[in-house]
Amino acid sequence: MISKILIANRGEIALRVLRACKELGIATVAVHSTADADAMHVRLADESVCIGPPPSRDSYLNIHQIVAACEITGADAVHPGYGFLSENAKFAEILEAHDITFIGPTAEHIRIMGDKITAKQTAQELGIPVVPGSDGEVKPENALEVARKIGFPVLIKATAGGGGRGMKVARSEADLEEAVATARTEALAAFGNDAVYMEKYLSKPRHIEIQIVGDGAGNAVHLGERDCSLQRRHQKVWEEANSPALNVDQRMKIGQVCADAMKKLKYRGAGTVEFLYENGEFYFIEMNTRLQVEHPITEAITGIDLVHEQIRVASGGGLSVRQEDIVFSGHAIECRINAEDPRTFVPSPGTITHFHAPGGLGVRVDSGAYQGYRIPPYYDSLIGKLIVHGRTRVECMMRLRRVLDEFVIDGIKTTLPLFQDLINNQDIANGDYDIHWLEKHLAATSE
Ligand code: MV4
Repeated sequence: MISKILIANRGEIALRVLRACKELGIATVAVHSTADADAMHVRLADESVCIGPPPSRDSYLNIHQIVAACEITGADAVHPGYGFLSENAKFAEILEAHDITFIGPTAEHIRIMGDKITAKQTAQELGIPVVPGSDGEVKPENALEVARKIGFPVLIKATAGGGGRGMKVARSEADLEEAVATARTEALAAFGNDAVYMEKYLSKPRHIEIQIVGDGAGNAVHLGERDCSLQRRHQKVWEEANSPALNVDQRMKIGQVCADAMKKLKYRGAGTVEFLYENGEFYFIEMNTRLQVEHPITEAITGIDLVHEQIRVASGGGLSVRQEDIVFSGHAIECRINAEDPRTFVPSPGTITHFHAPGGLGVRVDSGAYQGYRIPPYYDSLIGKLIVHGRTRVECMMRLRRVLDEFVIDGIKTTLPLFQDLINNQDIANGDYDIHWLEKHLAATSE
């Protein structure tokens, strides 16, 4: 059905998708900017096309260039990876209009989930528990009435939001007017849309997300959860599956709620339903309609290749697994290795002078980096992901400690030392952390 896939991305995720294509006997086309001519994804693809200069908007975000690259190479499908055009409904539509398969959900589903109010209303209608809050958009003149009804503290969020921009807490009535005004100004600046809505503010939640895959014809499964609470400024740092906070019953219950919702929606492709989790309750916040950076920890505990499933359902082949066949085995942790200073998180592009990836049982390294590779300064600083699996969380942590000692990346600064710190921390060992833990820890240890 699909015989050649163009990968509209770069870095480790382009490699990740390439590997799945090769296993399925599908030809691959890499695209790259002039800054990425010597990147690993270009070397390993069957063909490659240069699509423009370094700035993303001129290359990896340039829809016309990507469609042209499909026409030139005869690619019949596009995998968007994550970021860039992966959640761009217009891109999905343009590809379909050119008879090119978009490996992802329908443009309509991307659009619904891209608008946070519509996403939340849809989730609620599908039976997913949501955070108590306003019924849709809140105008400044109604803010006080709505906030009193919800009860303080409240959180004002941008409809077009995501990533925490345009988000403001109002702890009491005195804070409200300013919080609403600031949220609207920030939302307008960031998204060109000043619409905001309001929610009950959860003060110490964990961020737990459920991985789902649907076939677009009414069948869907869940692959358990990932705990992504360890983050700094909305950038995830360390993710684990399963969540240290959940037991089997909780996992299967919330997972089934999400799978049933995706069946009703006739969702196609991989997706993630994001929740805040506090005091034993789940509260939907957003849905991502793409493969996520941290998908390998789910693959580690289920043995299911999520990119294979994406390609299968995109070509109408259906899911390879039934819910009852999915077995959750052991524990996995992902460390995001960024080319950044491990204390200040300032990007550190440059040439890698020495690179040695660890190996052994239960170890996976997804990275396009190699000795002599020059990290360009134009893109995000993720240069690799270290994924460690063990039969238990304790075994996984012991293995991670060994593996971190083995990993060598010289010539640039990386976040590896941060993980050396976390692996020796008692709260982390106990799984005792929430979404604010890492920022508090960094502040406390920088004095
Ligand atoms: C919240 C919240 C507390 N209460 N909603 C941040 C980004 C956006 N995706 C949702 N976010 C939050 N929504 C309510 N009602 C706290 C956050 C939040 C957060 C969520 C997930 C991961 C990290 C976070 C860091 C700060 C705030």
